[in-house]
Amino acid sequence: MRRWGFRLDVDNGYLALVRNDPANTVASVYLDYPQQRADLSYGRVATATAALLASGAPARAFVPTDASAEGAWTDRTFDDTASAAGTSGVGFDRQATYQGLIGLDVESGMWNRNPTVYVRIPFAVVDPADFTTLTLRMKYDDGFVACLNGTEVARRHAPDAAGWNAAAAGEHPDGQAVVFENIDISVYLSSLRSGDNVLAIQGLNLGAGDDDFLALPELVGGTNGWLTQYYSPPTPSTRPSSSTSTLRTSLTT
Ligand SMILES: [Ca+2]
Ligand SMILES: [Ca+2]
Repeated sequence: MRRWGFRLDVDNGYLALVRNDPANTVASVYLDYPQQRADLSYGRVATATAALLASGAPARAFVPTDASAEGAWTDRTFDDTASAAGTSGVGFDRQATYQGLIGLDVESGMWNRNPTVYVRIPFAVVDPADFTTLTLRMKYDDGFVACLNGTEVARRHAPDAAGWNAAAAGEHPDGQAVVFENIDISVYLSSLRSGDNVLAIQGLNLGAGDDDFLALPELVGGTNGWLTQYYSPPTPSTRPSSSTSTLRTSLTT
């Protein structure tokens, strides 16, 4: 790779990269690039991300008392208006560990009653075609089955047949439960739709008598658009030539 150094006006200006062809095709253009800053580079990145569903989103939850909702409760159009309402995360903790993460407390329905809770979180998407990747981020204790508009997209510590009163098949230790696990669910991008969507989570505690539970999901979409931004640290991280030193000097004055 070859590198060149040149001077820029530190305040702003016009910069174009031109291909070495007969027509001098403009390969990339920075029209009115912003003020340049010391020890930061500036340019385009090929991917960007958008939060489709963030922590603290409005959520509904109910603890099933029989099998009557099985097969239906994950559907986007399921009527959940009678369910408890709050914000994510959904959970309970008879100690203090998860208290700061819980916006919808389900202790009264789960503890010593049922290790399963049904959680539904709506979110909106303008155009699913904007996204090329989809990531589910989960903080959870102890397991879950996640469905996007009725299609299962991920599960952790779930038994093969997770019925209405299922428990987690293993423990997710508290120290790991409070750290987001990133799960690539890009193969389910086709389950996203324009407009209203629902992420449905069957939360699974280790047992009905276990004293803590947590389900805190986020969804992040990756785009194939171009994002122009500052970079820190700048690249290349070492100065390949004296001309680059000149550029950096010009940017700090
Ligand atoms: Ca625990
Ligand atoms: Ca637990």
